[in-house]
Amino acid sequence: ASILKKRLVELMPGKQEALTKMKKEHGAKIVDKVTIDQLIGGARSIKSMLWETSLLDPLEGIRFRGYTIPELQEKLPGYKTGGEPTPEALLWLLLTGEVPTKEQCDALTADLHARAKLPAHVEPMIRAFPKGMHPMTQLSSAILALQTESVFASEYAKGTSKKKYWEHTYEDMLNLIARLPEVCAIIYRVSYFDGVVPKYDSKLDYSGNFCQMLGFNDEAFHELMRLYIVIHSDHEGGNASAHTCHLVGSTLSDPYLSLSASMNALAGPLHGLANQEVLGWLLGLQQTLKEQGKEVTPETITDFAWETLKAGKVIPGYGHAVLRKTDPRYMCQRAFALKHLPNDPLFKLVNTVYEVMPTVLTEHGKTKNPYPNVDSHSGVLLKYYGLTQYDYYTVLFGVGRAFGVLAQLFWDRALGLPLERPKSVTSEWLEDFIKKN
Ligand code: FAM
Repeated sequence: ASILKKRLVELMPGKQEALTKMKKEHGAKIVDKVTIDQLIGGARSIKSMLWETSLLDPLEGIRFRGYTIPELQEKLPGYKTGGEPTPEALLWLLLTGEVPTKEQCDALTADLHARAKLPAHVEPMIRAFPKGMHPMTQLSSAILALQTESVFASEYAKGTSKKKYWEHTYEDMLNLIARLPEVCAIIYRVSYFDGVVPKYDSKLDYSGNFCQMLGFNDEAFHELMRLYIVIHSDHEGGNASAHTCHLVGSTLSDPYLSLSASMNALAGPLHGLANQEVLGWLLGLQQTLKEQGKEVTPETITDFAWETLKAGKVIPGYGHAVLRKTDPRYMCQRAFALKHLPNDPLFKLVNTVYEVMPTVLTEHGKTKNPYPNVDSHSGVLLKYYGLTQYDYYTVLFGVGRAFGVLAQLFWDRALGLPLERPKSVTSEWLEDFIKKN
């Protein structure tokens, strides 16, 4: 078995015992209350689920197993010394809670390459999709098509013991993560080019091979992809794509069924599709001002933003259900841009939007978080390196998010977490409750 699996086998008993002990000794302790506002308002901030791999603080932002993004950039091994953290290093950290060595990362890279071959039916199915099918619809369908290979599903059908659910989940998790690059490269090359996909190159790391299969050989873009996958991987458990994977998996649907469902949540404009919406908004801004013969200035951007709001639309890339400050995932992309593309016009435009938008949204007076989130910046970087097809951007978000939600799904099964089943009530019940309280 791999060194990663061996390490997890060592770690699991302690974690299982700790949870059993907590439940036994403190199970009845109250951690939160639920107001009618929250009950009818999307359960905002109700503490009601266990998620080990990351924790989101409204003011500080995300910590992955306790580490901030700058700390990941400092501590996790890069592809080259001093490089951006790799998805392999992040996956090791999310699974074990420990910072891996470069050797451990290289072993995981090799393990993923060894698992990457697609079943014969998947590529022809993607190639048969109609032109114009959204890349996220293609991704979610392709993940379901991969489900024929689920170890969890086949072992469960044979009557496996619940003590082995973690092992079947581990196999599906790594196989699925390993197969995403080729699936996503076929989707990209068929949707936007002649359908020829560069050959898989297992001499490169996960991100380098993924980029070259997409058709990008620029080392700087490989570095961006490493950082991109890492920062999009996990954002605690309550966001829609994470919660969906966790919820679907809690019925013992296998990791393929769970990740496909997760991607359908990510495909929503209020969630992962926002990175596509941001580019559309920025290009729409540039186009409109050009047609009006106006310069792009803080004033004209402000006017355009007010037009968006007055049309009853949201400003994509701004606001957040938990964050109450600028997203550190925005700031780390900004730092990358300052280092690699300081004079890019679209980067300058995003900066100017950042100068004016918080004021506009504060004056608008509705959003609780007038600051930019991860999606505000991601498209600028992708477009700079030539990945200009912005209705594909959420697929890249999905590859990143798969690392986080599948790592947690492993722990869901390793810790024996049960079926997730919150209680709903009717408005009649609420009216009666209000009368009595
Ligand atoms: N532009 C305009 N209005 C906004 C807004 C924005 N960027 N963000 C929030 N609001 C509105 C929101 O629609 C709501 O209005 P109504 O009462 O009329 O429904 C009001 O402000 C209060 O909303 P909130 O409590 O501040 O935010 P929510 O927790 O309800 O929603 C988001 C959070 C992210 C869905 C919301 O900020 C939004 O729609 N942002 C734009 C889309 C976006 O960038 N999504 C990506 C989020 C990112 F983290 C991700 O998942 N990738």
